[in-house]
Amino acid sequence: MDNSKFKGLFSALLTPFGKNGEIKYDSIKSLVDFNIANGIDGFYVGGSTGEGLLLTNEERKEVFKCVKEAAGSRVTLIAHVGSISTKAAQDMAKCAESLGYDAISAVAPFYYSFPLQAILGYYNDIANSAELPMIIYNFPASSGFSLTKDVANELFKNEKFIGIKHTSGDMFAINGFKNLNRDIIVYNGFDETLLAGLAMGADGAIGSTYNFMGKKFKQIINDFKAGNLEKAQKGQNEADEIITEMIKYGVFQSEKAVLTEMGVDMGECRKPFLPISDECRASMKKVAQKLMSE
Ligand code: MN9
Repeated sequence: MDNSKFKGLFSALLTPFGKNGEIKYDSIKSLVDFNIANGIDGFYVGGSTGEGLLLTNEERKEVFKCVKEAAGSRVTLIAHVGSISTKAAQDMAKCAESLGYDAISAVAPFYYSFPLQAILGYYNDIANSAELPMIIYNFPASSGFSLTKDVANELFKNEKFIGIKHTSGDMFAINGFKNLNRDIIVYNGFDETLLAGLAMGADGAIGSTYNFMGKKFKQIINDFKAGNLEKAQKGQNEADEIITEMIKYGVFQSEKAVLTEMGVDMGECRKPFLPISDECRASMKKVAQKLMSE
């Protein structure tokens, strides 16, 4: 299988909400165009950044539909269908398939501390429910499940599995995933360590800050590939200064504030996330001005 369309820089698409928590579908469309204009290679829809687990299953499918309508076939689309219910995830996987998505992805089922056999069953059941490639979303800090090389080798016996989104600071794990029994795509998941992930062999990245720093991160990737490590480090350092500022006010709130300043009205996060504070807006206004002047 030709996996080239799965390599590159993917935005974990944010979901904009109005004051009463309603989804702002028009803003989703603007955000899709904004990202594509900045050179993004694809979208990861309805994941952590998209507040996917704060949406109803019907809303998650509506968002998949809206993004597909907006993006068409211009970029690669990955639908995050992860849920603590296998059945709900399978239903969303079938929806993504019918809409023409390129792949599905799922975080491990959480909350009940499922045993390993149950987690393996969950992944195979979801992957086998649709004719789409599957990307495992490895996010140990939130799911409580940390994918190992051995378990990955077990899962990747199923040909449907093509990659891993690795959202963890464990860079050694990337080495393991790049040396499985067969070749797979590995995405770096934390934007603040993209350069480290590339150095360990990551094929691409999926992240939230690419929604508004797509150009900057593309440059980092190009500099890395050209062997210009010093320049790549400088770019990563500039991005990390911004991410450090965002962590103070809440990453998703800050991202929405920045994008709103940049002309895409992103509204608020959904409860129980807190509203965007005035301090956050003031700080992100400066960040937006800096980014727009570059
Ligand atoms: O999808 C995102 N992870 C989470 C990846 O939101 C949990 C990252 O892009 C982070 O938001 C980003 C800031 O920590 O690296």
